[in-house]
Amino acid sequence: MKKTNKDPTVGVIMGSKSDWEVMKNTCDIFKLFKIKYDVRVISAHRTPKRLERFISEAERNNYEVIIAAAGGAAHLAGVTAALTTIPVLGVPMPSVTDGIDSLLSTVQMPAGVPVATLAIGKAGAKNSALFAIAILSRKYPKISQKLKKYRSEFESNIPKRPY
Ligand code: RP5
Repeated sequence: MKKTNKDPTVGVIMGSKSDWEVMKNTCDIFKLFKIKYDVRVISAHRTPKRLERFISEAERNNYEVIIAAAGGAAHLAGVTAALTTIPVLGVPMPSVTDGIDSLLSTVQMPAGVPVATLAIGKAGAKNSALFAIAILSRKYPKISQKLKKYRSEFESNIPKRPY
C-alpha cells in the first residue's frame, strides 16, 4: 500500500507550450486552493519517452490525479490513462475546428480505459482543476472546507438580475 501524501500533488500536462494560455487557468485555481501541482509540456506523439518518464514519476510520488490537455488529434489523455491507473481528466484544446476534433479525440475512449473529459478550452481548464479538487476533497477535509467556501462565494457572486 502506498503511503498517503500529506500534501497531495496533481500532475498537469499539455501537448504544447501553445496550450499554456488556456491551461494557466487550471494552475491559477490550484494556486488559489494552495494545492501542489507539477506542470509540464508533454506530447504523446512528439515526446512519448517524456510521457513514460512522467508517468513513472507520478506513480512513484503518488500523484492523485493527472490533468492532460491536448488539441487536434488529441490522444494525450487517452495514452496517459492507458499507462496508469491514476485518474486522468482530459481537457480538449481549441483547434482549427474550434476544438471539436480535440473534444471527440479525448472523450470517445473505447470501454476499458476511461478519461473524464471536460469542456473545450478555458471552461474545461478551470473545471478540470475544480474536479480534481472535488476528488481530493473526499480524502482531505481541509480541501473539502475550501471547496465548500469557494462554491458559496461563487454563488453569492452571481448577480440576481441581468442588468
Ligand atoms: C497538440 O497539438 C497540442 O496539444 C496543441 O494543442 C496542438 C498544436 O500544437 P503546436 O503546433 O501549437 O505546438 O499536440
